[in-house]
Amino acid sequence: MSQTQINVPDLGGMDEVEVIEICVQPGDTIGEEESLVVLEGDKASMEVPAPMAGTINSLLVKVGDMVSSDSPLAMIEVAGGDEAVEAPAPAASSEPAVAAQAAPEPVAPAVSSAPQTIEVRVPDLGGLESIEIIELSAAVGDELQAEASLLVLESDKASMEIPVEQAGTLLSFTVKLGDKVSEGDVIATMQVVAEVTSVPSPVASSAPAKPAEPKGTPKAAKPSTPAAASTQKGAVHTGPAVRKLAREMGVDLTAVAGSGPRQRILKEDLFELGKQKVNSVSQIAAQPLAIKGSDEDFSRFGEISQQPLSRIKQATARNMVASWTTIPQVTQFDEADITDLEIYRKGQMQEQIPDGVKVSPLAFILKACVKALQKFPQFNASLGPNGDTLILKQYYNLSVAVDTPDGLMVPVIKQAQDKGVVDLARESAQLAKLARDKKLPMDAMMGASFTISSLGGIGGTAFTPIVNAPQVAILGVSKAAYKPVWNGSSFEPRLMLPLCVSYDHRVIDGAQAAMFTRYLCQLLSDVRHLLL
Ligand code: CAO
Repeated sequence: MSQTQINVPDLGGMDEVEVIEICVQPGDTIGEEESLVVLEGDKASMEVPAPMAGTINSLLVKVGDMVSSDSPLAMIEVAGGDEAVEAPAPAASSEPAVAAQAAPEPVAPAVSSAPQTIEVRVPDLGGLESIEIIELSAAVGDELQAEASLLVLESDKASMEIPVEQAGTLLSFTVKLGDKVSEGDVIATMQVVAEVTSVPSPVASSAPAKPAEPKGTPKAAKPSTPAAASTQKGAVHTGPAVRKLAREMGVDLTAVAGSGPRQRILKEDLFELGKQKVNSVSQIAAQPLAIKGSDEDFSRFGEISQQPLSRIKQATARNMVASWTTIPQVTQFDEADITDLEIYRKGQMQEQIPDGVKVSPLAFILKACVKALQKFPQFNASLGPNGDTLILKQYYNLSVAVDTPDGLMVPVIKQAQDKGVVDLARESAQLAKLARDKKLPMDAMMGASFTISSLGGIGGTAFTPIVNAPQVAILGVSKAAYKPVWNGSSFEPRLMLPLCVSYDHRVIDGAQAAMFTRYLCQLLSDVRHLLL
């Protein structure tokens, strides 16, 4: 075993960059090319991979440190490395005959400091093929930031933006409006700025030996650095672009299982999550149906006709089957007295509503849900992967089921806790319009933590909505109607709004569900609760 110091590679002209993520911790055994740290400068972020396999001895940086080319990053113990590196300088140790190893010359990754032309390809479209380009969002010559939108694709049921992964200059489009593209197709070329691409194998160095730890030092006695604290198990292991995407999608990264090396979360993991979790996303239409229809010949009994199910309906069917068959669910019913709320909404409130915004009872219901979810956090949660933890979400992303000619779409109002009743009304109407116009971007349907399905504009007295996995509860709203309500001495006509809360009984008990629904009713019965 030998100990080697790993340094920051040549940064290709960048002076100082920030350590924004540490991907390993002391004691980790890592493979060659596995990420050690992520550095971020003004123009780019880059991962620094390990130049060799070994065991991390100690970290010499922490998150937030500024480093430059050749700054020390970590000490690594390399198996069988005695031959590969120079004889060690004596370590500052009282132990006799310690076989401490000198660090080799810092191993610099091959960095392309000169501008480089790359092809931009269509990412994974979740199985969809031959999707039409409906918009070119950038022009040749544009300087694009990483994640900037390059073009927009639209299938017959959904539209999605295709962003660029790296910052750079757009050199050309290799496609035009109206072209149809599939995963892997080249759509543009770009000139990008320097990026770390590979690390050469470590070489023995004749550079002056640096002091190293004595071999055999117990792990606990090894020098610890503050960085060790920033890499505890459970910390999210991913890069900045993925973090940004997760923020935009409203995805809680702590709940995502990474499929990259050392469970690193990749963009693909987020897209996969989106595909799995979003109701009625047509991106999963290529998967086989999870339901089987009947093979009976109904024409024996009379005339029949057939019509294809839209992709949205097929996707909804799959999601419904998955939710219905995996979640033991129960529905709690209650009624909110919204007499006063409706008097306020139709009267006094009208003066305060900006032109063009229509405030239906739904906006108040959204507001009430945020408050109820804050009081009952287990309703704004998901079961962890093994079913032994509950992931409580600190954001309130409310999805609203929208009935469209092609089927059910479920756009998400993100961070609803920061929005007032009028904002909620405006946004839900905008999202419903986008859904009906087939203009909803993919990320507008992702990241929901709770769902509302309102049939109040249509009618009915109650229904049992299906929990939208991996959420654990959903609110169904039926049509408010005047009913005689006993006030202690007589019956009074009161406008009663039927509420139905379906919940995952693995997570939520019946008593909690009754309390949650009752609380919602209380909030809606006094409009002051919702305007504060
Ligand atoms: N009780 C009584 N009246 C109600 C009401 C309720 N619970 N909810 C809405 N209304 C009224 C509205 O005030 C509006 O009245 P006016 O036209 O007189 O102003 C009318 O009903 C129509 O409302 P709306 O449906 O246009 O607007 P909304 O904000 O209530 O709902 C949306 C928006 C997108 C939820 C709705 O249009 C929709 O698509 N609902 C269907 C959802 C669905 O399909 N769910 C089933 C999923 S499970 O299969």
